[in-house]
Amino acid sequence: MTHKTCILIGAPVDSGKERRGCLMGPDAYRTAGLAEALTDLGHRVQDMGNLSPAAHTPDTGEGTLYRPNETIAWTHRLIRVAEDAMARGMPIFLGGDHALSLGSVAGVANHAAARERPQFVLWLDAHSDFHTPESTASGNLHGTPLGYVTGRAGFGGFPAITNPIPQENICIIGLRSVDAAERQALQDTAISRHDMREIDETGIAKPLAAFLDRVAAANGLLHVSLDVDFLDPMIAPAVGTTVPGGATIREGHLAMEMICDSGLMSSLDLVELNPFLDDRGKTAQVMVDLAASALGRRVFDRPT
Ligand code: B3U
Ligand code: MN
Ligand code: MN
Repeated sequence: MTHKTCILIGAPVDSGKERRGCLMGPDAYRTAGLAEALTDLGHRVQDMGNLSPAAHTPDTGEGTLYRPNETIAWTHRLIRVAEDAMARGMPIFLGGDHALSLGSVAGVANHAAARERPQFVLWLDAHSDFHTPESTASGNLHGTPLGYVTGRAGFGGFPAITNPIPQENICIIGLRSVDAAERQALQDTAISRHDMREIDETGIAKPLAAFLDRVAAANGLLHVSLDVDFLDPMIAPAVGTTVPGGATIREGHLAMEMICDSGLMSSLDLVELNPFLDDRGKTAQVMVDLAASALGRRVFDRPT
């Protein structure tokens, strides 16, 4: 693959849900050797260190949402940082919980619009994260990024979405925990949705190849958002919301290798890692290995 400038953006967002620990994620990825793995593959790596949210009024604990002010402040900061990083290379957002994707995806979408390129999003997750602040039952904003970036109503107080991602440009793979309200809302959308039953029946390659073909045909930019809970908790235990029956190491690597072969990925989120829950760093290591696969690592050179 062509060599990239990988811009590592530490986004220790921990306001998207109640259980603490994702703020340690960026440093766990560094400890697991992410920069070295990418450098070994021939990429240039710039590490921006860990960001902090924009200035904001401290959350009071009142209301149904968990720490909305802090998440809004992160969204402001990350939109700007994403726009800026896209102009210089390939941003890799080191989460942090999935609330960081309100900012990362909205920011890359602004960049794509400025370049007159369609933005596509691949969401690898057990959950569909399609809530709004009005529909969420948990009050956890990490369950809302796809609702936000598609321009759903109910995000008062958040930065206005200037370039909503068209529903047909989104593909979710790995689903196995979708709330009733989300299921209902998703039913009326053109978002491609692939649950684990489908992966079991057809394999992961089929729906992924179909989506990548669509991105290529549209000359699109591709943002990949990889939630730790896409993977099975046996191989990736360091996440607050474990859901049994997730993707295997083999499915994870195959997906990343196909993404790499497509040459389409222009930005990446690594989210929901909670190092406090890890087993000797194994989840951080799996995530680093998957990122390396998406950026060209091969265990075997395949004959052409
Ligand atoms: N849909 C539930 C659960 C959830 C979403 N994302 C995660 N969990 N990680 C909610 O709280 O919105
Ligand atoms: Mn998620
Ligand atoms: Mn999830």
